[in-house]
Amino acid sequence: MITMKDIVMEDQPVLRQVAQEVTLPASEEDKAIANSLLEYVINSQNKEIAAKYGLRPGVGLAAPQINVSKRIIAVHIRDEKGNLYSYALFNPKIISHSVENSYLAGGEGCLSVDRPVPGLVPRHARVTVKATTIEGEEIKLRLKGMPAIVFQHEIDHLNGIMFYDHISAKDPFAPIPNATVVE
Ligand code: K2U
Ligand code: NI
Repeated sequence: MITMKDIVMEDQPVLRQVAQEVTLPASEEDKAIANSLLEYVINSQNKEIAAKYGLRPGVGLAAPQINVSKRIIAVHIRDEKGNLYSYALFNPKIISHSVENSYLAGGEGCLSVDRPVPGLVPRHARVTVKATTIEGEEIKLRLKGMPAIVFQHEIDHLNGIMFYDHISAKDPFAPIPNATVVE
């Protein structure tokens, strides 16, 4: 199982690389990586397991964060209606997005960043993501709210982008145009 010692920190070059597409159908090795990422996120949200293994809670994790430069992500999050979005995905791609923006009220954090970086992180309010599941099914997800933000954060990791790259250097809390807040 993945624990904090397996998660690379922001100074590691892998977090600034563009990760490689996964060859499909996925190999058993790539399926195991995908499953381990999802297992971490689920474990990190279980109070007993997180306490036992010292896991920082997360709602997503990308393969470059465990030093694997492949386009694999995992997300485990409920939206405001309680719908669960639990996925381990290969080659996720944002194929369309809204003109409207959004941002997380308290800003964002990252399991690869062990310091607070205050500021608003502009995101697309709605995104359509295409990806392949571990079972080999190509899916299309239409996302908004927190799931949309989490998917954008994780897909950024596959492109060497950190959340704080989006924060205004001039004024981290400058109002984001055409944006709604996600609590
Ligand atoms: O990719 C990661 O480092 C995992 C992040 C993902 C994330 C952070 C902020 C906004 C969207 C996605 C961790 O989940 S950071 C910890 C966390 C936990 C619950 C809610 C928000 C952030
Ligand atoms: Ni992150």
